[in-house]
Amino acid sequence: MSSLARAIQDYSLLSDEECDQRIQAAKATLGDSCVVLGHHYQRNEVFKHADVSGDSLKLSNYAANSSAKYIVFCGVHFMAEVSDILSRPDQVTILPDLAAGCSMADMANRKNVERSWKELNSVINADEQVTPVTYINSAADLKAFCGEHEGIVCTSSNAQQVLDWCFEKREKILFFPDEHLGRNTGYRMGIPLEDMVVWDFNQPLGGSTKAQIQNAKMILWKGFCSVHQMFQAEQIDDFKKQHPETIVIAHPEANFGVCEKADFVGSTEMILKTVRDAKPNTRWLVATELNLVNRLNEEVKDQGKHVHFMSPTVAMCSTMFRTDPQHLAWVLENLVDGNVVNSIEVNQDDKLMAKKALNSMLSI
Ligand code: CIZ
Ligand code: SF4
Repeated sequence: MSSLARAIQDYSLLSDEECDQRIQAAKATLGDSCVVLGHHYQRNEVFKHADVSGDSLKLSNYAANSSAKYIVFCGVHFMAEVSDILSRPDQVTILPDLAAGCSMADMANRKNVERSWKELNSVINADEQVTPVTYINSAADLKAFCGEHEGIVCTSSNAQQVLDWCFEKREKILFFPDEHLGRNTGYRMGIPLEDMVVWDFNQPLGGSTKAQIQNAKMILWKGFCSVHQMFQAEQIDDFKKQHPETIVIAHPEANFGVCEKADFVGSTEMILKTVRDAKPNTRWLVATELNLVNRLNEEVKDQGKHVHFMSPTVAMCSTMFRTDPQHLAWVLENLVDGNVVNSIEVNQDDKLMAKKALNSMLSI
């Protein structure tokens, strides 16, 4: 029965333990009508309530194939948008805290990308020569931009296959918003660094010369993840002085120097699988978000595996951290009352075109 929605203010003073009980009770009442998704970077107090955990794409696909009407996405805004785009029209995606954004996703927006596209068209024939590729960490209207320009979305798991698909169609790629994922992936595919230019949208022609743009195979948007930029190649050297046997694994959002020194480079799903499948008594230095690394260490320590966080300073994702048990209890108890709060709805035009770009990726 729908009533006046409960206010978040009434939850802010609840202890985590009180929230735990109320979350469990609400989930029991909601049953199969609701699924709680937990991204790998969520903090433990929230992660433990997730029905399923994973990277953004795995979670969205899971939700879309579930019978649940309500998808409560404990992650960040772009993930909830992808969930809304890929789910059925009768499903509703909820983001417990609307302020949970992604600083990297915010580094590119539709206005800047359209302006850059126009500028590229003044030097080359972008419409015929360039495929726009957006990392899944981006707003829905940028995914729509890619859909409108025969472009595509990629994740950190499939970036290489996506770039292969692009180069079969056109000779150049505009990659946004993460410079590092673009460079690390391109380089591993054999594209020399001198064939990649960085596009700084604050500068005329992105800060490159006409000749550099004409010769480039990849144009890399100057964006980065504030968490993964904390990792530095010297941290690997320092750690290995103490523990030379260490195996290094990095997320491709980390910079080129870190990825060059790493033994493995891959997405969160790949990092988890590699360490889980590794031999006992191995030591790992990991360049990705702290919550994932700490949980992985707890999980495998009984096998004699040691999992260390690469940076000597804490590097948590502050926007992932915004989702707390208080917000989760708030959205779930509202659902029990029949009230939907914090639903994420991508507008129909963007949805259609973003879905086109997502489907191109999913069909690879
Ligand atoms: O797609 C995701 O979930 C992100 C942001 C990272 C990854 O590598 O899984
Ligand atoms: Fe965005 Fe980086 Fe946080 Fe991932 S870890 S959500 S890329 S800010």
